[in-house]
Amino acid sequence: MSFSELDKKFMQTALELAWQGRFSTSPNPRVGCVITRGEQIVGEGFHVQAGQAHAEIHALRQAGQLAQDATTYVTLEPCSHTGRTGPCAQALIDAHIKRVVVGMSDPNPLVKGDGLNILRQAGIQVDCGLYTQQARELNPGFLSRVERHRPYIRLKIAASLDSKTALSNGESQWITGEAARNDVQTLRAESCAVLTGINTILADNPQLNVRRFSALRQPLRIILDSKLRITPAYQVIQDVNSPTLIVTTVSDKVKKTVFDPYPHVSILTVPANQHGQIDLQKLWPALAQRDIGLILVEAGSILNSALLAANTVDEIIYYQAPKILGAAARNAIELAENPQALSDSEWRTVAVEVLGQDCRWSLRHQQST
Ligand code: AOF
Ligand code: ZN
Repeated sequence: MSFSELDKKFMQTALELAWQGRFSTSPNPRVGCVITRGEQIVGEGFHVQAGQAHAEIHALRQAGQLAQDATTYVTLEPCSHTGRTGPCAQALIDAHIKRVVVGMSDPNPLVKGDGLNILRQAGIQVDCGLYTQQARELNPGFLSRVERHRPYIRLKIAASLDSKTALSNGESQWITGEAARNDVQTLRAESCAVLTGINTILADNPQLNVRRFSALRQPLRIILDSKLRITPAYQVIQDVNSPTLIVTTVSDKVKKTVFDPYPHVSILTVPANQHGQIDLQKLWPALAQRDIGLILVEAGSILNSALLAANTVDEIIYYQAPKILGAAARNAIELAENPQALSDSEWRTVAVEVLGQDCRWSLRHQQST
């Protein structure tokens, strides 16, 4: 299938529209839609929040009668199911759309090609596959949970020039500057969940929420706490404005009753591995089943290293500050020597950016989608 320059331009607009849902659609995908007649856009829309209208519906409402015989550009296959909202494929048919150009088919088992088939059966010309890679890039979390049955793991590290994340006394707050810290807030805001380990909770008592700009939703806070050491005194329990999920291997129900007065806190019990730690291979599918797609990990070197060793990190966002903390300070990552890495790195650079005095380096794992 070859696409015209006009097709490309309108799909580009649909991709940009989809990105406007960057902070709010989770756990649903970001989707953008444009309806055109000739060279004119007559309707635009993007998905804002789960439970609310899909992108196509917003665009159809704006187009009104002008949707008749028009072309629709949509970044994801129109849905064919009745979920929280009605099937968009039928809405496009009812509006007498003539042609539908689609970025990528929807891997959601409830849709999976049915949307395209319904449209074709109604006599609509359907051209799927324009800017598929860009359409996929919109939704790493959604695609990972649906296609791989596990979340997409993005690891954030804020370190010094010598790759230290804290002084030996644990002090870590001021390694990177204001711009990098603001950027972390946007990373949190676009994630389904922010994940950390119990050691970080006990040492820093973080809030793990979005607070530097107003967000339509707060990400879920996930605390890996194999021995259930957390108590209600910590901020992730006291602050009722974001949900918290404690993951533990402890099955003792009585011990968990201290969290009963906190309805925003839930507990997930996962089997232990042979070292008595949370079995990550069991955890990921359990999280995907709870519709958790994009996870931002903000943790210390033990958890960072465990995740890297288990080959489960898809992306690293590495903020590096021009400071040298010295040998006694804490490392960002501590793994056994790997001579293989000299000739064959598992990581490739996606982008490098300067944020104030710091550097933001984003890397993708070779196995990542
Ligand atoms: C969206 N936004 O613009 C499109 C989606 O629970 P529902 O009814 O909102 O359905 C969500 C599913 O619908 C989603 O997982 C995806 O497969 C499909 N398309 N979803 O949230 C949209 N077009
Ligand atoms: Zn839909």
